[in-house]
Amino acid sequence: VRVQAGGRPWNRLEWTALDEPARRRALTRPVQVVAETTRQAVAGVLETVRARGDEALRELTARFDRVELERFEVDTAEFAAAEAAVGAELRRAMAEAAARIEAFHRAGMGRDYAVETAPGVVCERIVRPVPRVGLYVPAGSAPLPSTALMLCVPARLAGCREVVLCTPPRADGTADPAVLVAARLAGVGRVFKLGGAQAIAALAFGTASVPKVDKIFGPGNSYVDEAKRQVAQSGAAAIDMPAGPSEVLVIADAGADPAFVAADLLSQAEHGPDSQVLLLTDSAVLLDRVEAELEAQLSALPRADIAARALSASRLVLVESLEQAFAISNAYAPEHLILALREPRAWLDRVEAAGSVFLGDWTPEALGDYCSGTNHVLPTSGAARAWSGVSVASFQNFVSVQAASREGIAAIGPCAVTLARAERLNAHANAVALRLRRAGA
Ligand code: HSO
Ligand code: ZN
Repeated sequence: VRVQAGGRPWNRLEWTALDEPARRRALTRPVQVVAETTRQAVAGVLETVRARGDEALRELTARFDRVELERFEVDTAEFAAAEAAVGAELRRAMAEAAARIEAFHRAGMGRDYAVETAPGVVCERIVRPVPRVGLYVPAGSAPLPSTALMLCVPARLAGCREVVLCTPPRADGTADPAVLVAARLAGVGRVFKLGGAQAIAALAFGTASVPKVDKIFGPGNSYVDEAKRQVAQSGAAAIDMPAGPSEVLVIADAGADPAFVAADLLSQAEHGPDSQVLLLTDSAVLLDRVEAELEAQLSALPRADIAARALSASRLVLVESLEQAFAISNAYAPEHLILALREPRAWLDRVEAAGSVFLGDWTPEALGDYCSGTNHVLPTSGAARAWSGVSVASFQNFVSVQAASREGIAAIGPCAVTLARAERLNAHANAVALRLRRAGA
């Protein structure tokens, strides 16, 4: 899409004027078709790494990252250089963010519990960390140290035995220093300079230098996504969630600040040309003002070109009522939902599906992206209907335990026998009945 400066690349729609198919189109995300060539290229990379390990990683890194690496793991000297390269202010901001992310995630940790469900029968849930996890931090158009924090902090809180992070090498063969400092701040010591599908392959299969992990986390480009999908499907490693382009939906009323709303839409749009941006408002006046603000703010952005391309697929929609806005939002199930409303909390009950919600004029998405304490690795592409964002629970398994005493089986055994007979599973019935007789019940 070519967008001239000063143009208005976005689409303005009036919901009530749209027929059903047009409404459906307005909420349809551009289909992320994974080209057959991508699928095959990724399958090829996975197979090469599985078969030839580090040697294949060296070749693929030379081909895709254009750098010759003998060793992939970041060593002590490189960590020290990173610490020296990152300015004090950035370091402090990362430490401050990490502390809040930790506080919020710690409070939400699942705990063991036990319930006596009958006299002599105790059922428990015990929590166990996923033993070995791999975290992927993309570099893309900009390295994202905040993503390192969002993955490392909950992994550490969960107590995973082995936590390794992969991030693409830069042209000079080093990793992004801020990503390294973020990993260190969050207590993750093993970092490998690997990117793309080959990083996912290394984590899923393991090589002589990269440990195999049980579950792989983190966002990435279409090759990374496809590689995660393929290793999950083959059972080589589990993954955090299906991924797609980042998205925001803003619901604003007449009292919203148009400059704030435009700034929030643009902060999502600058992520990438495929970012999804939606505004729903019941005020035509606000909509006019947001358009004027978008125009003014867009041209001043260094990433104006990317943002304009994202905006060309965006929708600014005039709705009849806020009720209608919530119905639309729930159908769309956005990754980020901003409620630029006068009584945002009163509307929260209406939210059925969203990855993360931002209440009121003073809560831009950017706070959640960095440092409010919530996680920014969230379900996209409507997955928020059935998936949640990354939390400590993403790094844990919940194991159930039960213990019955003699008295316990006497109390609940007859129930099991009846159900077993109804299912005609006699061995089940016998396993219980035998004990009931022995217990003298
Ligand atoms: N909005 C992105 C996260 C991010 N923003 C990282 C800035 N840095 C996806 O939730
Ligand atoms: Zn962001």
